[in-house]
Amino acid sequence: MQVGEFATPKAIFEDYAYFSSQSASWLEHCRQYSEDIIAKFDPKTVLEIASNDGGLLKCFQKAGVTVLGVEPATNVAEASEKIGIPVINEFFDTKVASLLPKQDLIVGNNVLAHVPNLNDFIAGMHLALAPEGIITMEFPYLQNLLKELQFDTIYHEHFSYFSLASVQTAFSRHGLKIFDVDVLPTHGGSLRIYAAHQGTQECTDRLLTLKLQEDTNNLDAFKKFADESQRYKRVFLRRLTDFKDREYLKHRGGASFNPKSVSIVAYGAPAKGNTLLNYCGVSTEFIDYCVDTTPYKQGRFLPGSHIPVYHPDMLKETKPDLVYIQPWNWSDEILQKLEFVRRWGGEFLIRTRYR
Ligand code: JHZ
Repeated sequence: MQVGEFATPKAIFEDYAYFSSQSASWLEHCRQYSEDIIAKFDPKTVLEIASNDGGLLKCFQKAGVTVLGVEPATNVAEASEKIGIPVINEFFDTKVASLLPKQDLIVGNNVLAHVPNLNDFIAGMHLALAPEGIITMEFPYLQNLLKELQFDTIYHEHFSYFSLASVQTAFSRHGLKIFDVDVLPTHGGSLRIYAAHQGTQECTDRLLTLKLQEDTNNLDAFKKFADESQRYKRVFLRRLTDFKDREYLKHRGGASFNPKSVSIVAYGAPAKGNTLLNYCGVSTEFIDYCVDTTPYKQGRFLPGSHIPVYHPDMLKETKPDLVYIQPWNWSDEILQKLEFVRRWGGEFLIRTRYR
């Protein structure tokens, strides 16, 4: 499943707003992964493609592994250099790969979907991988996208949405074999694939089982997905409208009525949140403002909806009635952080599938 190149990667990554270390759960995921992969394959060198602000490579560096990042977004690459992670500030491709020493481990988390020229990218990994080296890549799983109605994760940054079958085909064209897979809860359900040069590894049973269970080559599932996405819009708008109108209808005509008296605000400014708000046509008539811990996002506006983004301290100052949590993938971590909202009777709204 692919979409066309509506925005060039150069335009997308010139000045990138996503700093992956903002989530404690993601950092924990990275720590756990580095421990597991070191125990299993004992790499001496690791290359991370799209190393972002360096959170994952830091874990390897602490364990004494030689690390190198490739990251096209200059502002994000600088953040990683500040914590001592060496970075090549480029898009990864065969040209960059041909200049690198061969790597024991190549990692790419949430990058494969962002690559328009997939063939050159995978050929580059083949070039940079040591003869007995391992590649692991994580990406949101198409099966979950369909099952959990994650239409909001479809946006211009993501050119491809992978099933296990499609990623296997793409890798095998370049002499790489996917031999194992983990199913992960991150980003609404992801796959972590393990690949190596053809002929060096045997496929695991869990890979073969998952492949048999996959049901993404089914047009009806996509048609149902489209219908349900439309229903989602209706239900979401109804929920916001009911909440906002509750007090309005109670006080209509009253001299002291303040139309802002029922305030809804958004917590978190994830990329996918903008797909959802823009698709549903939601702007400041519903949501007064948004807060996000990423300093880079504060003081700006959400694209399209023009909702202002502030520091999370704003919540305590304005005591909103409803906090709409946009990054549903981190809702457990965020709900724990926002326990204080309940003190003034504030409620939460989290995106669900709305069956
Ligand atoms: P988050 C990202 O999408 C970016 P996004 C990318 N395009 C991709 O492919 C997918 O991941 C897979 C903030 N936050 O992680 C930080 C808080 O403020 O869901 C982020 O701005 N407080 C590469 O952007 C946003 O929320 C918190 O406590 O949809 C989360 O964005 C936490 C946990 C997060 O990814």
